[in-house]
Amino acid sequence: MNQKVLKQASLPDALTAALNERYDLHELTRMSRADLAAIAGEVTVLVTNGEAVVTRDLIASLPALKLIAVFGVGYDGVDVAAARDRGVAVTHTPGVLTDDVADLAIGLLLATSRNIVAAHKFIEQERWPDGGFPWTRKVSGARLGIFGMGRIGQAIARRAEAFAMDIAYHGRRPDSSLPWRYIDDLRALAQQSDFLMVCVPGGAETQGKVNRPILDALGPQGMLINISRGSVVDEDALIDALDRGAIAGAGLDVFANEPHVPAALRQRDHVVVTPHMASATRETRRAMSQLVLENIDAWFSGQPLITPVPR
Ligand code: NAP
Ligand code: 8YV
Repeated sequence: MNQKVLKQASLPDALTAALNERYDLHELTRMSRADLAAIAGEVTVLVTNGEAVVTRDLIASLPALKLIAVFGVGYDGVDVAAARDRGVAVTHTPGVLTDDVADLAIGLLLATSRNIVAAHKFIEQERWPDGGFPWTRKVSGARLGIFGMGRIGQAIARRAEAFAMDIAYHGRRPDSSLPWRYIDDLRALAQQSDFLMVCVPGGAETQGKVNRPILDALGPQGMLINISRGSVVDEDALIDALDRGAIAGAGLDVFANEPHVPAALRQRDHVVVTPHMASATRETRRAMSQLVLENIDAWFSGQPLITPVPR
């Protein structure tokens, strides 16, 4: 009960309450340097989320730290190498959010291609009596390129099959167990896609991978959907590609500098933006919270962690 747990980032209220009930919970954002220094030697667990950054310095400042529990599947914000160097385990919440993220990805794909947000505004602004809404882009039967065919990529592909889409993917390696076509070059995938869906993790390896050449390869009829991390897309190159008409539109749940979204992405008919909400349904947030608690409880009771990050 008096185990000290440090909460570093925003978490659902119910998860914070449950942590408070079970442990001696401290909130980093409400602490002074002196407050932190006073408990640092006793903090064994750090709880964070998918957007937050856990640096080597923060890890070093917590000498008793044994576990970093991430509320989210993406852990690109955590310096995992620093954690390993110190023998600190890292857990995340894979699987429980896959369906929601895939659902939103398809929602963004449809909203972008069929221009649903602009169509809504068209009615709102009472423009319909002056003439019909411009024609949009057909989804069924179109070519979908998925960059990162993991849990979420596969869930999107399964949904896209119901739209009779022609599905191909790119990643570090082909997965022979999957029925979809592998393309060993991202640029070639973009060239052969009407919609390019970004599903890879963030981090140094994927930083800016969707850049000007990839967007140019996607082409003036192509649309980009990003539900992974803002860091994967070179946002300036994206804005430039939209300005040049080098691509037709984008559906974005994630951004380079959240929660700030450049005006150039906010004020366009062919760009649909959502505030990093792909996993934010009540049901999934409860499941993610439960998994965070189970991982922390497992650690405190000496049981194997439920969902450690891959080694
Ligand atoms: P996952 O199952 O690990 O899938 C990631 C896929 O990307 C795998 O197929 C992996 O294949 C591939 N990959 C990894 N590193 C790569 C690289 N450097 N180059 C090319 N491909 C690479 O993860 P997931 O559960 O599908 O989640 C994917 C990401 O979605 C998360 O990491 C997170 O950033 C994001 N996400 C966003 C939201 C949101 O709210 N918008 C919610 C949840 C997740 P190999 O390892 O075989 O290469
Ligand atoms: C969450 C996410 O919005 O799982 C991830 O990687 O980005 C999202 O599910 C995030 O972790 C909550 O902060």
